[in-house]
This record gives sequence, structure tokens and C-alpha cells, in this order.
Amino acid sequence: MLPSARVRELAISAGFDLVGFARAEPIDPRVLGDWLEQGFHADLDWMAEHVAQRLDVATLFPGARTVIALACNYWHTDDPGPIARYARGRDYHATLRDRLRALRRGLREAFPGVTDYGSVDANPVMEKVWAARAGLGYVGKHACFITPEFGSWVVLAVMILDADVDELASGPTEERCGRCDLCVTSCPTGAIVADRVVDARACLSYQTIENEAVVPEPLRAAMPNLIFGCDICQDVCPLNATPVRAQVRFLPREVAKATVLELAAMTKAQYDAWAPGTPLVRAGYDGLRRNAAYALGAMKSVAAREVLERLTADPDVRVRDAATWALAQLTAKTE
Ligand code: B12
Ligand code: SF4
Ligand code: SF4
Repeated sequence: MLPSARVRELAISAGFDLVGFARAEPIDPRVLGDWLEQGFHADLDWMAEHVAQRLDVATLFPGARTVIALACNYWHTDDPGPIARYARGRDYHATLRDRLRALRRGLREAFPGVTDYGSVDANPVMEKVWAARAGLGYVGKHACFITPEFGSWVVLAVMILDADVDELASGPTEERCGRCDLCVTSCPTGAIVADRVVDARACLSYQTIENEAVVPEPLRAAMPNLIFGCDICQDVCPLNATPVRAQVRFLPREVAKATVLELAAMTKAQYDAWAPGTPLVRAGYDGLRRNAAYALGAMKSVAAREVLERLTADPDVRVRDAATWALAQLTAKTE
């Protein structure tokens, strides 16, 4: 039986802002099962893999007894900008993995013999479920995890232990959405299809980050000033009204100052200076320029005509297609 106060101290000194504990019990299979059955995961096939592990951490890590849920605040600025806030600085996966390693070192020193399994994002672990069970906050109607301290401007990680701790949370914090539905009504594509349920196929976060093909035509017009990720449902949330500035590790980098037009016109050398080490590499050079071209079309940016014309001859077919569509939007305006 580990003293939770000591484990909490170790997690805080490893750099995490919030720490909570839950018993490693299975998750109700219906929540994930219904979501997958309805195809809400789009082509994220890895979401349909390792379902047994997602629903039961003991399948993923035999001997699992306790899940430590961990959160880091990443908010730095109110500037809406074309890049989602979480992606403006050093890749959070790297930062949180560093912190998990520091926590692991601390745990091994303090409690020899205890083993662990760490997860940030890509592992088959339902991180929001664990954050809720461990009492860090609750899942809002927009399906993002909301904490009393930092609103939803947090990224999550978990550390699973094969040992018990002496104090567990009693479940999520009090639900505070009430009758508000601002996130639902503000989502430009209607992607929040039910309370806490997002259809990734309609979500601009999925479309700009994960979709490697072309963005379906009806969604493109909803992309002004948005080229990587989407913060709209979080920006409108009243529970995010008093954000707290994050640690320096999450400071925005140079690329966060670039405009949509600059990103559309960016050279490979500029990309190589801006993107490595940030989450932007997931979309890649061509993906970012594809998105920027859609955004310029959605903005009907006449000033972008020259750049868009150049992109219609780009070696990448998706960039060419996006630029052609964008130019057609400018014509639509003047007719
Ligand atoms: C797949 C995924 C996506 C997909 C699908 C989004 C989604 N809502 O599932 C896409 C690409 C669209 C996406 C977008 C974003 N993501 Co994402 N994503 C994930 C990932 C890898 C898995 C999430 C998952 O399991 N989804 C499947 C559904 C079924 O699970 P769930 O949402 O947890 O399930 C809850 C709801 O379904 C709800 N629910 C629904 N019906 C019902 C019914 C009942 C009865 C009950 C009780 C509950 C319930 O309760 C469930 C449990 O909480 C996690 C990392 C991880 N490993 O957990 C990051 C993660 C959720 N994403 C994250 C972020 C930051 C984002 C974006 C904000 C990025 C951006 N700015 O563009 C957006 C937000 C979009 C949104 N409104 O949700 C963070 C969330 C941080 C936070 N504060 O919530 C995570 C945790 C990554 C991390 N390690 O920090 N994401
Ligand atoms: S991230 Fe954007 S597109 Fe996705 S649900 Fe929120 S507002 Fe809608
Ligand atoms: S905008 Fe309103 S309904 Fe949506 S998560 Fe925030 S408080 Fe809840």
C-alpha cells in the first residue's frame, strides 16, 4: 500500500500540475463500442484496435491495481491564431513523456519493486475516463476534459501501477455545464452529435490533423483561420473564462506568429525551421499547406490569389486540389 501523498509529491516534482488516483477497474464497454459502431472514429483504425486493452488496463498491464491520472496546463495566450493552442509549442507528447520518466525514477527510488506503465495519447488507454475517475475534473458536453483549476486547457497522461495507494478519488468533480450548450451551437460543423460525443468525421481537429486525403467539400468553408487543430468549442466555454498561464515548457514557438497566408506560402526550408519538435509534423509540409489553402478559400482572401495560383501547380495533388477549390471561392465572391 503506497502513501498517495508521497506519490502525489513525486508527480508534482516531475512537473505535472494535477494528480489523482483511481482503482484500475474495467470501463463500461458501451461508451467506446457505440462510438466505434457508428463510425465516429473516421479512418482512425487504431481506435478500433486493442479495444480489450482500452477497456481494461489490467489487460494492457497485467497486475494493474492503481491508475495515476496526470494533467498539465498548456494555455499561454488568448490569440485565436490558425494553430490550436496545444500545438503551438514543443510537442506535448515529448514534454509529458519526460515527466513520466521523471515520475518513474522517483517511484522506483521511493518504492523499489513497484512496476508501472505510462501512457500519453497514443497508447490504448482512455485518458479522459481515468482523469474523471481520479477526480481531476469531468468531461464537458464538447467531450473535452474540464478541470476546476485550468478549465479544459490541459493535456493528459496516465501512469498505471501494480500496487495499491491508500487514498482514491470518489469520481469526477461536479458537472458544471448545466443548461449551457455554447460549444454544441458554436461548433461550425455540428461535430458534437450528442452530450460528450464527437463525430471525428465532422470535427475540424480530425480533418486538419489526421485526414491525409482531401477534406470533404462541405466542411472546407468552415475552416477560415484554422489550419491545425480546432479550439472553437473550448474558446466559447464559460468554464475557460479565466485561464492560467502554463509553465515555460508550453510557450508558443516562432511558427505560432505565422499567418494563414504565410503558412500557405511557406517554403520547405521554413517548414524545417518551424515544425520539427512541435505537433505540426503530424500534418507535414504538404498537409499544412493543403489546410492553409482551404482556410484562404474559406476566408475568400483576395490577397492570397497569387500564392493560390502558384499552389495550383504544386507537386502535391492535395495542395493543388485545395488551391483550385480556394481560387473558385474567390471567383464566387466577385460574380
Ligand atoms: C481519438 C482522439 C481524438 C479524435 C476524437 C475526439 C473524441 N472526442 O474522442 C479527434 C481527432 C477528433 C480529437 C480531437 C481533439 N483532441 Co483528441 N484524442 C483522442 C484520443 C487519442 C482518444 C479519445 C477516445 O478514446 N475517444 C473515444 C471516445 C468514445 O472516448 P472518450 O471521448 O474518452 O469517451 C467519453 C465520451 O464518449 C463520454 N460519453 C459519451 N457517451 C456517453 C454516455 C454515457 C452514458 C457516459 C457516462 C459517458 C459518455 O464519456 C466518455 C468517457 O469520458 C485521446 C487520447 C487518449 N488516449 O485518450 C486524445 C485527447 C482526448 N485529445 C485531446 C485534445 C487536446 C484534442 C483537441 C482539443 C485538439 C485540438 N485542439 O484540435 C480536439 C478536441 C475535439 C473534441 N471536442 O473532442 C486531449 C484532451 C484534453 C482534454 N482536456 O480533454 C487527449 C486526452 C490527448 C491528451 N493526452 O491530452 N481527438
Ligand atoms: S474541435 Fe472544432 S470542429 Fe471539433 S467539435 Fe470542437 S468546435 Fe467542433
Ligand atoms: S461550453 Fe457550456 S456546455 Fe460546453 S463544455 Fe463549456 S460549460 Fe459545458
